[in-house]
Amino acid sequence: MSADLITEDTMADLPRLNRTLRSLPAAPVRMVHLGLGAFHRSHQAWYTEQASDAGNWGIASFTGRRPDAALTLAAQDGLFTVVERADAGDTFSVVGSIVEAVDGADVARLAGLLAVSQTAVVTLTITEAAYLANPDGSFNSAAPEVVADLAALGGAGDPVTPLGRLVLGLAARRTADAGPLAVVCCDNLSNNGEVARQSVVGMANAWDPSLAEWVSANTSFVSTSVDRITPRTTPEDVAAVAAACGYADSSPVVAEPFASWVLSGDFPAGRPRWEDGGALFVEEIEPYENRKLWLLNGAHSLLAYAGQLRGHATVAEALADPFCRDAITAFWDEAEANLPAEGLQIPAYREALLARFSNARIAHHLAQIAMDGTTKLRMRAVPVLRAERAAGRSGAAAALMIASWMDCTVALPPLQDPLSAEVAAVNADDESGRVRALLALVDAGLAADDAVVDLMSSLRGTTAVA
Ligand code: CS2
Repeated sequence: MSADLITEDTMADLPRLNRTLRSLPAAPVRMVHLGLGAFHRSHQAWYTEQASDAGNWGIASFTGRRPDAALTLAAQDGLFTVVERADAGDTFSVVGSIVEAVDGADVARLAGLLAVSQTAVVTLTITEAAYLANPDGSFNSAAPEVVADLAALGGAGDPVTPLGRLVLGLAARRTADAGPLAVVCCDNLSNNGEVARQSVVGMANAWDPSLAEWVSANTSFVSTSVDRITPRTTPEDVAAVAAACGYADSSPVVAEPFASWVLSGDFPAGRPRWEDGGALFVEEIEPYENRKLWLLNGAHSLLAYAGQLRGHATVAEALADPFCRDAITAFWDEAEANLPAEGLQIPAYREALLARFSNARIAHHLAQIAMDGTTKLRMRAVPVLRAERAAGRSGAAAALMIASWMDCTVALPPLQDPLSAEVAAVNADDESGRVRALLALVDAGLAADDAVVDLMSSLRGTTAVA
């Protein structure tokens, strides 16, 4: 049936996707995930489905702030369709590795699962900002969310941050003497295993120092570089799945065909054979991490800010604009000069990125990428800008990413950001010192450097179409 013919009525006549329909048994829970969203489903859940031992590795996946995704997924026994969207067309496959979809507020279930030794792995996609890290990567124990969660952990209610909930679960594991496990950070942060370690141990320490000791001794924080472009699912995607597959799936996920997962660290209680789906286990992750964070995510942020200022809505649209494409090429040249030449195949990686970004069938919205700029720019622009300046060069292309963000904070409706109040205060009060004050929210060291502030000021306003 054509997707145009799918209406609410025809959808109601279709069988609902579930385990009985697909004769798919549920694997026992051995993994817990925090951050049940589209990317988790197209990436970690998809990789787990590809493992030859998938039958032993069920995932209990918890939502963040809202229960909605858990409710819709639970109604179809955790099953969902992955739509791999290539230029040439769509392919559809059902993923069954999520065996429990749980409201994140159900901390009793989280604690119950972490308290059994067969739970071996916790994966995290909680967003960069949720690690509540200071710019140097250390844990910000003074953040208001932390203070509120500490009161909750002390007996005033349930914690609400992912860190607070995880720490509560780890305390239950210690009490049950259920042994060591691995925490696998799947957020786009440099050195993400170490950031996760500092934040989880920091949160535990602020509550109960003896728990922090237990966590340090019993938790392996695995660093990973994750990659798969996964835009938000639209009603048209739901109709396309119904038309092509003949069942009703309220929660399909659309992703590009490409996927990559590089991991480094120990799994003391075991893990699925993710290598069967192409995951790579390495000793030294930093070069892979920097390649992905700078070349892919850096280009994304540059497109998100410069592209929106120039009136574009999606990555593919922005990339078709020669101004944006030149800006990306210049930024990639700066990034590449600071990556090891050996082993990373940068020219091929850049070529592949251009092809991935220009997949016009994936409507990847710039507004989605533009969120949380102060945190993202620290990983994506600042290291390249610093490295270029240390090498005696200007870093103008990396600086343009930050300058475009500054322009967006004035030209666009307020962007979601952990520092949105500070951004608004700067824009209201500080006309003359605006560039320095906004830069200080991204990186205090750079903001103290007059030459960088001058460079940034000279780039402001150069992106927008005249
Ligand atoms: C994007 C990433 O939203 C963003 O900030 O840059 O989510 C990006 O699509 C993924 O990292 C791709 O793997």
